[in-house]
Amino acid sequence: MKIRLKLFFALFFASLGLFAWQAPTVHAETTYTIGTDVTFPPFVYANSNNKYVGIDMELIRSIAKEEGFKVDIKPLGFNAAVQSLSSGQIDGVIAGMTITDERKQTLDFSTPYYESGIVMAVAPSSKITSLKGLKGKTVAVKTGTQGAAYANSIKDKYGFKVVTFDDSDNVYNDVKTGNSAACFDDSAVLNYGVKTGLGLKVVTKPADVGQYGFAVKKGQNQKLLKMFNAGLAKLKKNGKYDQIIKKYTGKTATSKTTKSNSEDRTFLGLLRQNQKAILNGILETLKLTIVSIICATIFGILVGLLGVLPNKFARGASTTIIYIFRGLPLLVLALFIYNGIPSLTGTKIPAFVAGIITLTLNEGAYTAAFVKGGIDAVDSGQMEAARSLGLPFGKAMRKVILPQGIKIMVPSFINQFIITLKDTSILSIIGILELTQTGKIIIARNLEGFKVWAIIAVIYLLIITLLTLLSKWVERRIND
Ligand code: ASN
Repeated sequence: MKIRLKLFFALFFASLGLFAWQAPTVHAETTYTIGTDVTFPPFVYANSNNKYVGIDMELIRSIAKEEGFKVDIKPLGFNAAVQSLSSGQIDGVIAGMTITDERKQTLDFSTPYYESGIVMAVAPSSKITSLKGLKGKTVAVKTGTQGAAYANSIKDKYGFKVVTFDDSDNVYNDVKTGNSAACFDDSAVLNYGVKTGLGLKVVTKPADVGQYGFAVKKGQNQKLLKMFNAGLAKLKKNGKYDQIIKKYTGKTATSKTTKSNSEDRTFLGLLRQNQKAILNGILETLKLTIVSIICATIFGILVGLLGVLPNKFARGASTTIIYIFRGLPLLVLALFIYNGIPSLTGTKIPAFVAGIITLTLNEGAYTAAFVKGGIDAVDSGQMEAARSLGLPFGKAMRKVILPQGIKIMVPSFINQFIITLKDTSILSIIGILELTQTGKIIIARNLEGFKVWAIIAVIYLLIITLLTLLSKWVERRIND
């Protein structure tokens, strides 16, 4: 038991080491964390090496170079990026973001760097040619965008229903599959898409025309904003700005999709091209799983034991913790910890740490429930007998009850480990680049939804099989 305990603590402290290792990238003084969209070509998208490129990416990197700061780019998705900016989790957003009066109430914008309006796109075979044709139909938009606001402002007038997706690719796909009759998105993006083989046609003139700007939270990161403006002015003066725009919108600009059509699109080909990104995703998933299994197990055992103490308050505390954290949906808990708490306290919580806290509380609550149940399941006569032999409560628990209870709990532990691994995928919502988020980003680039999700699913099953085999081996050792 002692050796096992030592091993347990060694692993626990090793995992704390991982936290410490994560922290510096976020707090380093001259590195600013910049949130962006997952895919919004020609402004932001992953190229065939899964590196983020596009007008916005080149602008921010060139400005950083010009002004002497570093950027850590986080492709969170448009809505998540704006949320993270509002809660102070990131320092700025550049994502083809339109400067609007409403946004100006909570954000400060740079000088404008591009103009765009909102247009409607339909499938090439569609008979719809104007807004009037939308009566009774469904229209797809992206969460939190100006396109979504525009659609909602005219939906009653034209009698259509709005469905919302988190990424532009899912918006376009919904139109292509025929679930939605049309979509609204930025003219600068849809016109570029039409030109480069997106497979949709634009049928309206740009409405609500506005300007794109780089944004920081209102009143904060003013130094960064000033540097952005100064850098942008320099790039405009020295010709670099024009060069970037030409590179992505000029005649020689090629599509992210047409280009990748020449790539090998078999399962093996896709695996090979995305090998590095997938491997990094697997590593991040494993890191999240291992650290959170350790933390959740410790937390769960402590809370579970609290629930069997001969003390009313201890039992009450245990029941309340289990009630709250088992009751909250994991997604809500993750967003609350990552976005909610920092907006109240003003302190950043790195996404990895927020993810670990989320899983520890949620999985720990389930663990506590079966630890408590496992101990309760041991015949009450056992405790009475041990006590009547003169053993104090603690010793009776350790020597008589726990060894029997643990045997009952082992299958539940294994189950919980597997659930923890699967639940790490939910953390893609806070932008952690684990396996699921990696899949999303790869698909955003090559639109191979079926094949990439199949690859990701098989990888999860392989990791789960390994984890199950390992757990069964440990179970056999315990039962020997
Ligand atoms: N243009 C969008 C907006 O400003 C942003 C985006 O979709 N990336 O709402």
